[in-house]
Order: sequence, then structure tokens, then C-alpha cells
Amino acid sequence: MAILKLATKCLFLLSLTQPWHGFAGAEVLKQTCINHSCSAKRVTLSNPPVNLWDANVITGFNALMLSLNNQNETKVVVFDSDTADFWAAPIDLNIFLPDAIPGRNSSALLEMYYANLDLLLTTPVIFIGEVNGRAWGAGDEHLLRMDMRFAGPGAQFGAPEAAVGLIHVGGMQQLVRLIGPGRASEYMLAAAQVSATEAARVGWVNSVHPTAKALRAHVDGLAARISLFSTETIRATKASIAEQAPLKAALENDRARFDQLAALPLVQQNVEAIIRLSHNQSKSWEENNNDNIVQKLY
Ligand SMILES: *[C@@H]1O[C@H](CO)[C@@H](O)[C@H](O)[C@H]1NC(C)=O
Ligand SMILES: *[C@@H]1O[C@H](CO)[C@@H](O)[C@H](O)[C@H]1NC(C)=O
Ligand SMILES: *[C@@H]1O[C@H](CO)[C@@H](O)[C@H](O)[C@H]1NC(C)=O
Ligand SMILES: CC(=O)N[C@H]1CO[C@H](CO)[C@@H](O)[C@@H]1O
Repeated sequence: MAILKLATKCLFLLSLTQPWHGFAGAEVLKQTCINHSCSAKRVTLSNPPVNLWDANVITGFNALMLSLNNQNETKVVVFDSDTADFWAAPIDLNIFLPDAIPGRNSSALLEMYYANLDLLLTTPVIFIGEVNGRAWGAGDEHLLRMDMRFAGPGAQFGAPEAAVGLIHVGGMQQLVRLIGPGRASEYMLAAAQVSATEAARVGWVNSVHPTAKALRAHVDGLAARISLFSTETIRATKASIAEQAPLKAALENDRARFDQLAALPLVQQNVEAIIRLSHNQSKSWEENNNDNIVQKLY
């Protein structure tokens, strides 16, 4: 509903003029303007029923990120979702099974997945996550690499990886910086599902807002205000904050850890079992993804 209202209030849909339109998966990322000049824009993830982080999302996201480099028009991008109950779900587990996605090269998709995580840190645009649904696994990895996160009452956060036998490869380092090693250990080791209020209390998100409308008003106001200022200042601020970020080597080290774990027969068995038990990552399963894995696998 809020999206519809925004679309009419908002000036126009940009998708017709955007360079990534026509790429595979372009339809999963819809774009609208937040302010008059469109220097602040909203990218809406639309891959129902659960916004699975699948091949189309990976390739569409990559095209979007590349289009945001080498340009001076866009200052702020807000990521939200028009899929009920979900901001973004885990990665499509079929990517980890050989030849499971016809016509797609899984290892090339995974390379692109990691490139996207890095691009969120290095692209000179301010990224804001506006979350009013579940942000699990891959979704949370991307969220944690954005510059800011805000939650509505329907938001939930979590990494299922420990229960699958893996680590939250792209998000762990950022989460430790945000919430501290003790809390990161608690949530990551237990594959916890964390509510919006708890996430705001510990710093996983900047703040929680009582309704979707209040969340939208806060994020729109912030994005429009930031985009009043000069591109140079915005970029210098992001670059200065990035001085304190975990080194890129930390992602590479975690990727090596992830790959070692992913090669274990037990983890392969877990991935196959989850695809089967979840009826291929169905909505009813994904709603309580981490808890379902824990209850059905252990
Ligand atoms: C963006 O602005 C910088 C600095 O003014 C300029 O050097 C660069 O060519 C511009 N890039 C594009 C794609 O217009
Ligand atoms: C799949 O992609 C990888 C690089 O990520 C490449 O080395 C390999 O040759 C590709 N395989 C096919 C069948 O295209
Ligand atoms: C499982 O889901 C994926 C991603 O949505 C889809 O590409 C694939 O065709 C599905 N496989 C089966 C066996 O339903
Ligand atoms: C259409 C629209 O929402 N424009 C906004 C762009 O940002 C400025 C600065 O905050 C607002 O005043 C406009 O209303």
C-alpha cells in the first residue's frame, strides 16, 4: 500500500531510462525517486514470495551497483521491499548444488555475489536499508554492508548459517563492529532470530519506528536531507567512515572459512536436507527459517 502511494506521489518510475533495464533480473529491482532531482532514490526488491537472493537478484543487483559507479547524479539509495513479510531472504541454496540452475554458472554467480558485497562499501553513494520484514542470511549480509539501517515493526534479522554449518560470510565483520563481539557471538553462534526492537537496542539497526508509514517518513526525510549537500562532502564522509571499516582481507579470510565449511560432506547434506524439508525454500518455511532449520535438522 505504502509503495503504491509513494509511486503515485513520487514523480516517476525511472526504470525505463535505467541502464540495467533489460538485464536478466531487472524486474526484481524497481526504482523510484525520493526527491525532485532524484539524487535520492528508492530501489524496491520485488522477488516474491520471499525475496529469495537468487540468480536474478544477484545479477540485477550487480548491474545496479555498476551503474552507480562513474556517475554524479545519485547521492543516496534506499533499499526496501514490496514483498509482504520479507525484506530479503537467504541465498537460493540451489546455487550450491552443481548444475541445479539451468543456464547459470554457479561459481560465476558466487563471484558476483561477493563483488556486490564489496561494491556496497566502495561505491561512492550512501546506501540505506529500510527494513519492515525479514532480513535473513544473504539479505542481512547486504544490509550490514549498507551505510545505515532502519526498521519497522515487522522487521526481523538473523543469520541461519551456523545451523547450516556455515558462517555469515559477508556480514560477520560488520556486525561485530556494530554490536560488539559478545552480542555477535550470541546471535551468530545460535542462529538467532532477532526482533526489530532488540535489533535497535543493540545497534544492528539505527532505530525502529512504530509503523511502516513512520519508518518511510523518517527514511525519506533523512535521504532527502543528505542529498541537499554536495557530492564531494557526502563521498568524503563515507570515505572517512570507511577508514574504520574491517579490511577487505577480512572478507577474503571469511570467504576461505566459508568455502572450507561448504566443502564438508555434512554441510552438503544439510543444504540438500533444507531444500527438501523447506519445499525449496517456501514461504511458510522461510518465515521462521532459522528456527525451522534448528527444529527439523537437530
Ligand atoms: C563526475 O564529477 C567529477 C568531478 O567533477 C568529474 O571529474 C567526472 O568526470 C564526473 N563523472 C561523470 C560520469 O560525469
Ligand atoms: C564458470 O565461471 C567460472 C568463473 O567464475 C569460470 O572459471 C568457468 O569457466 C565457468 N564455467 C563455465 C562452464 O562457463
Ligand atoms: C527451486 O527454487 C528455485 C528458485 O526459486 C527455482 O529456480 C527452481 O526451479 C526450484 N526447483 C524446484 C525443483 O522446484
Ligand atoms: C518530490 C519530493 O519528495 N521532493 C523532496 C526532495 O527533497 C526535498 C528536500 O528535503 C524536499 O523538500 C522535497 O519535498
